[in-house]
Amino acid sequence: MVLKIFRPAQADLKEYVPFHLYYGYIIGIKNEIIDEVTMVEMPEGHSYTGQKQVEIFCHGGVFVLRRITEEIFKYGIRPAEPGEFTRRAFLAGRIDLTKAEAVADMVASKTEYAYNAAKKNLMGQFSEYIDNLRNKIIELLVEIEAAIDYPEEEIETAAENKLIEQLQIVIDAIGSLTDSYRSGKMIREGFKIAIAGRTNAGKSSLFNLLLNQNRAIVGPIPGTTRDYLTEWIELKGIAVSLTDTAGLRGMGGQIEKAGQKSAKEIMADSDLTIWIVDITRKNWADEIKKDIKNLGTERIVLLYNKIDKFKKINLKNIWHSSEVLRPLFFSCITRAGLKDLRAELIRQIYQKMPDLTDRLVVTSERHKKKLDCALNCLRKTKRNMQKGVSPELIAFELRLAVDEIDEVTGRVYNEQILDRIFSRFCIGK
Ligand SMILES: Nc1nc2c(ncn2[C@@H]2O[C@H](COP(=O)(O)OP(=O)(O)OP(=O)(O)O)[C@@H](O)[C@H]2O)c(=O)[nH]1
Ligand SMILES: [Mg+2]
Repeated sequence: MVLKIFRPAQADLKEYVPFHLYYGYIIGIKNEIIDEVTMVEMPEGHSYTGQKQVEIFCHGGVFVLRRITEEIFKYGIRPAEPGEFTRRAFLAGRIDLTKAEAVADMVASKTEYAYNAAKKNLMGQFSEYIDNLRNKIIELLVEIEAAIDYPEEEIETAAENKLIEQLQIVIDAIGSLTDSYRSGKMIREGFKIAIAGRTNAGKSSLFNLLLNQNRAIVGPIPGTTRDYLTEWIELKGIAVSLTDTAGLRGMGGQIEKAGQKSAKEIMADSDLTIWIVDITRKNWADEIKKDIKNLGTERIVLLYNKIDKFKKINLKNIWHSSEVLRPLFFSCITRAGLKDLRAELIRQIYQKMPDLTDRLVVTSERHKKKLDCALNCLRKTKRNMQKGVSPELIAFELRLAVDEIDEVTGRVYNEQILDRIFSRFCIGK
């Protein structure tokens, strides 16, 4: 087909050599030149999809692209579905399912952190690890099936204990993988930070400052923010969703009350809250004591705002007024304390985020569900082994665990699973 629409610039060219880049033209059905392009052919078994493939590099304009595709479609060719290239690569056995999913994660990654997690999966570290665990289960299965085949040779207690020990190693390994999902979720969804505090404390001012743009309305009247606002920022390679909430305990009307309710919900749903206090208020020290009691000290960064209104000497007294949490002194006007705040946020984020350098992290809900099921089967197997249940039943449970694991890597799959996975791909991948 490519010969019909591609005319090489070298007129006496006899045949195309795979992986050679040819310079030439895309030719329309009336023999007219549509664009000047380069083209490369990849033979079967040596392309992304594993099938024979041709790639054309044309000029990037929207109209040019449309003209070329129009011409190609005249030969009965259709555009690829989202993820179809990767789906074909999977079906041809070139990559397993975790790698295919990593392609989508790689494309979707917005930060270095997400990119690194996807890269690990793409490079096969995840599937290698899973395969390794699978082999360990198969080894157990072989021993247990031997006991089924030769019932006269009973497994001795010592050997049985060894089997249970091996099983426990696999259980621990899968357990720590599924435990990593919560942190994996942080990688996907980003780290959530809420900015909360009493009305007029400077929440929206801080929000704008961290965002580096005037996104939220700032005003001297308490209750300026009536509804929450969320934006994304990046802090040292990590995607952070930042939410400006309506001030708590204001004297406003219904709308503000509705906003107040959600401020608490947002805080509960966040990984961290910046609690901002206006220290120019008369009763702020009493208020903060009460507020902290309600909030708890977990997951809170305490910010004493508006220090520009004070002379330095006063700060010392202020320092001692909060014994529970060490506050950061801040000013949205002079930006004093901004560097310290960023450093503190990064410190807390890294404390809560998993270290990816030497750990595998489950980032996909699908993987987590399958691994959970496998874990259940394995735990049941262990209990059954301890109870001395028949080897047939033990083998049955172990095989179920293997099936679940095989669905992670895609040794076992069905069309529905593939549809769901590849529908989130973009076109052309
Ligand atoms: N002097 C001084 N004023 C500030 C500082 N931060 C904020 N303000 C002022 O305090 C007032 C309230 O600021 P906002 O950022 O709207 O406060 P908020 O907490 O979002 O208020 P609500 O949305 O009404 O709950 C505005 O007039 C700001 O200009 C600061 O560090 N120093
Ligand atoms: Mg506000």
